[in-house]
Amino acid sequence: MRPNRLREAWAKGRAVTNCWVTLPGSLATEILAHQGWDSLTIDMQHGQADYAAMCAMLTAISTTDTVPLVRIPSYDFGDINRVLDAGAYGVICPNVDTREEAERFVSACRYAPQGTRSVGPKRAVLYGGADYLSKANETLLTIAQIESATALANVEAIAHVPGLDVLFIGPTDLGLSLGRAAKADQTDPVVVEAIDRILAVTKAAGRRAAIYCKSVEYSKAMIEKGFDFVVVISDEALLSAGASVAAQFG
Ligand code: 3PY
Ligand code: MG
Repeated sequence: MRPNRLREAWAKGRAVTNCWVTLPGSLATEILAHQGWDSLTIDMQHGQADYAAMCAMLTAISTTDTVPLVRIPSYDFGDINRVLDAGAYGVICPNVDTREEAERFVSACRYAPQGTRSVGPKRAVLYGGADYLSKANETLLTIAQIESATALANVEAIAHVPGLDVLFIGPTDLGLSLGRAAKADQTDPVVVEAIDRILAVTKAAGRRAAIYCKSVEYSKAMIEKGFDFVVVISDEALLSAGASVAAQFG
């Protein structure tokens, strides 16, 4: 099976980058995939892609070595199966608040005996290779979002769920849930303390730690702090930043 290059980078001690893709369209995704990111995430929670668009976007990403990840809208056994069947190499599940929620998420991503994923990896076999079925469990990434006060209270239990690879901080929802500003690149001491605690618990449990950022500077600081995976910026932010500079030159 095609290896998961994120796992390979981590095994060598290197943190990885991600660009967040919210705009549907295979050409824009293909352009992004050719820029040298370690991974791209197609966001089905707050992005605009439907399933057909997502499949075309996964095909566009596979013209490169960039690792394709998908964030599902919410926990749903069928959605998880469908994005993995389409060739996602990792699933991001939003709003994982308890150990039980983390367990059912991991189970849906793994074939028996580790889990309950159903067999039908149509495009996944074309992308991953003929031995997909026997290697998928050890190759694909399970990524749970920690983004509420409840998840923060339960983070120790969540981090120890067998088969959970990555705890991924959503700073916007986490900030709001803690009664602070809903934003990325948090500097609010209350949210920073929560971020530091999630990072420490994740690393102590032997899991990978991820965080959503919106700038290169903050992403670099998070890697220095010990994060293994940083979302650096989104397609929308890149488009508006570039377009506003070009439109206002006069
Ligand atoms: C958040 O910041 O809440 C996220 O989910 C990042 O996408
Ligand atoms: Mg969120």
